[in-house]
Amino acid sequence: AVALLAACGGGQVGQTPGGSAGPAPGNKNLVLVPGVQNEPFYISMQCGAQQEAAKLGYKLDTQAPQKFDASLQTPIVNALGANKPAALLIAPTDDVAMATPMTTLKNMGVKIIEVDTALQDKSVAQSSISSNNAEGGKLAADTLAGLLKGQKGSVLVLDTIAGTSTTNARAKGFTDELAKYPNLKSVGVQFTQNEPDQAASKVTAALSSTPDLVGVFATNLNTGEGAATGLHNAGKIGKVKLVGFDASPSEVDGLKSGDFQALIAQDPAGIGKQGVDQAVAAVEGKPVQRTIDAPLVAITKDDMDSKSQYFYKSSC
Ligand code: T6T
Repeated sequence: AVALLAACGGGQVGQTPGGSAGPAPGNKNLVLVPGVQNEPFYISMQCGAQQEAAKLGYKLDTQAPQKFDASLQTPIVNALGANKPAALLIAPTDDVAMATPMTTLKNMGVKIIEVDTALQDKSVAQSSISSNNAEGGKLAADTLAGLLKGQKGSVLVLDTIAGTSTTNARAKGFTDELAKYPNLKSVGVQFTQNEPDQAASKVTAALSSTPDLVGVFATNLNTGEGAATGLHNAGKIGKVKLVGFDASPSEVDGLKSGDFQALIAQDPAGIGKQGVDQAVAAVEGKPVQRTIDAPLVAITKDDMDSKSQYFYKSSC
């Protein structure tokens, strides 16, 4: 209704290149569209974003797809055109496919801020806040190599879905760095469709095809949880070192119990907070930072008690 009023008012305010009315002036509504619902990384991001939005006098609504899937995320973004928020904070689930709905909304005058994942096309979002995922992969390789203490053998990398900017960059960063350790050989990157069951069966298959498997790098929460199941089923917990990404409650439990030997934790609440800061700056016509790197930290069982501030939440 607000958008309609602006359109009927002669269009002197909020007109956009497409000719449709943009968000009404003074609109203080932000929408966060995470990659998937009910998942501790994005819940923690939402908590950080909500807190910051409230502090700055904005309202933040979260609308998440049921699965990490561009075909489910696209209609959510498209529907925002009917009642435009001032800004959209989004973790695009596909680095190419999400460009169309995001660009459409941008052309309606909605500011676009990427949080976590990003499009390949850098002209769509005004700001992107993400962990340095290539560095995260490198950190995982160095951490795994340190845990293996010179042991020789093969290493499996579990990625999620081709087109997920974050995990794809982690897998590449890991593989590039692993090449610096002559005793360790990558048996390649396997995609799991972000399904723990697929991650578990990829680990089972690798254990039987690769008798000298000494390590697994799981590029996110779901792949990590699935990899731990695969190692459990084969009685290989601790014998094959597992380095995971993220610090969900179940991964943290796994680190404590010995399922994981290390986790690379992100700062999702900080990403959410900074996403809101950049969105509000864009809405208010203040300077916006094009890219912001969020911190990453490696956590092992030995230092986990002093790093609990990095653990993700299941609710705010
Ligand atoms: O690792 C995070 C996120 O950074 C990635 O883009 C998708 O997976 C997670 O949400 C964890 O499940």
